[in-house]
Amino acid sequence: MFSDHILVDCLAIKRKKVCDQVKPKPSTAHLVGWIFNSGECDFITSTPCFFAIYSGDYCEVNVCHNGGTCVTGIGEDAFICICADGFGGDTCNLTEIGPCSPNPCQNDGACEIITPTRRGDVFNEYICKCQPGFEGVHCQINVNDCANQPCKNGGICRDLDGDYTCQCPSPNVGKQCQLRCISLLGMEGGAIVESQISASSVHYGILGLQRWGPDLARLNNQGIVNAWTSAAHDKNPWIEINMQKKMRLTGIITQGASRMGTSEYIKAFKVASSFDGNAYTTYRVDGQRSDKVFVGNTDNDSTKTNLFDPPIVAQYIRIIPVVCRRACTLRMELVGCELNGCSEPLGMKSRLISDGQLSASSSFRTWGIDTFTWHPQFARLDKQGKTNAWSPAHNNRSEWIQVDLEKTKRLTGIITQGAKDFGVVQFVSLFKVAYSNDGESWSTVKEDNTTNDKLFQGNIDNNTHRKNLFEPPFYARYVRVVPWEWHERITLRMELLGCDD
Ligand SMILES: [Ca+2]
Repeated sequence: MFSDHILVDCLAIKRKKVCDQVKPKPSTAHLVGWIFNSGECDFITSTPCFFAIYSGDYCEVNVCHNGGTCVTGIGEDAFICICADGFGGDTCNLTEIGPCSPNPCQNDGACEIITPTRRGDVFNEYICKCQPGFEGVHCQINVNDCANQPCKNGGICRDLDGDYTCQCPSPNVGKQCQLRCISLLGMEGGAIVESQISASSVHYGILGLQRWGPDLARLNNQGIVNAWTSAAHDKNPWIEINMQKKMRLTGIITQGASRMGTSEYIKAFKVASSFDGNAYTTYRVDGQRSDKVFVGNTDNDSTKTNLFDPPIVAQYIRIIPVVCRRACTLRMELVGCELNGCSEPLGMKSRLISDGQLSASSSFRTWGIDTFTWHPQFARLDKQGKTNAWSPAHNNRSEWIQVDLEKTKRLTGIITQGAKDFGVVQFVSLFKVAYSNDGESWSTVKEDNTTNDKLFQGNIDNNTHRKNLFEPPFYARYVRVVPWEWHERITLRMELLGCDD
């Protein structure tokens, strides 16, 4: 009679609760029988106990076996069992038999059963196909991607998942610190033209006939009037170079000058930089809480070189004298290089971006179960598992996921990917990108030469990578993806592309 029954412990069932809402529902796969005794709902009193399972609260007693999680209120089914690895069937009562059940492969490795003919001397009946960056029979080893010492020129290597990162000592740059960023940028040579150089003030000497203007602040400049000098009354002097585009600056060479036979020079200075000529950042060494004060010159003619470590990336660079001998007088050269080749994965997949750097407006929980929360920390490209992406609690256009890159980086692109939630294909098909340097005021990436927010084409399935480029690139510490259209439910895995610049 109850051939496909659900077996439960009779003593654990609260009789009234179960019977309150008992009614037949033949289309429900899990409904296998119900009992009426003399017109009343009742249990069969013999052992084993068969009972009707169609009420509002089946999960009050966990009818799922072997550690399965019972869930009610899903579609047509009265309840669903989410089975632990290695178990199956409607109530997790069946043992999935086979070498791949439960999955013996670690770190998201995929288990494949191998045929005896391929087995050879190996006694295993399966092989683990490991994710990049993992190896071993069970993918249990995180490959040391620093083993081959990929970082050149004294760079410090850090092992990641299937990748590495090099911390390069200035002036070396590049993925492997293989490039030396040491071009002279053109104060002495003239590539930097007069219109690119400005200053807070100018000293006029000899009844105003000698103009010690900022365009004279060129290393090794010759002549009687051969340097920039700030006006004597200027309490906050500065000189600024507009590079006309963002450049990487790795050093500065300074030099004083002689006026009326007397040495004048800058003994100490600060450096500030800006992307836009409005907001300036005074240079600090990583981890320091005070502005870096550079040691300058000690006479009128010898040169002093200071390195920026880490390099400065900026369009505008401003030298701010702190201590001057007699007057703030300067000749100078900038050292650096062009920005290029900036399309590195920034570390969603490799975990260079840590969980703590990821946040979101909200997180969805499948069937309300904490275990199946779609955290922003899961939004890593190619992540595997049952919950392997970010999904917000609601599907609307005010949801977002945020990456804090911890310092300003150059963003050149984004790769997005959907996922499946228990078999349902889900993805974001259209999205916006916003960015911020303080996490409070945000700009949205615009269509070229318009004030319209750019809508990026997203995914068309749950697995294919979709790459979009930011043209032009932008600079930001915080990046947000704002889903605009989606399939089934907002579901996102992603990678950001760019570089440290
Ligand atoms: Ca590794």
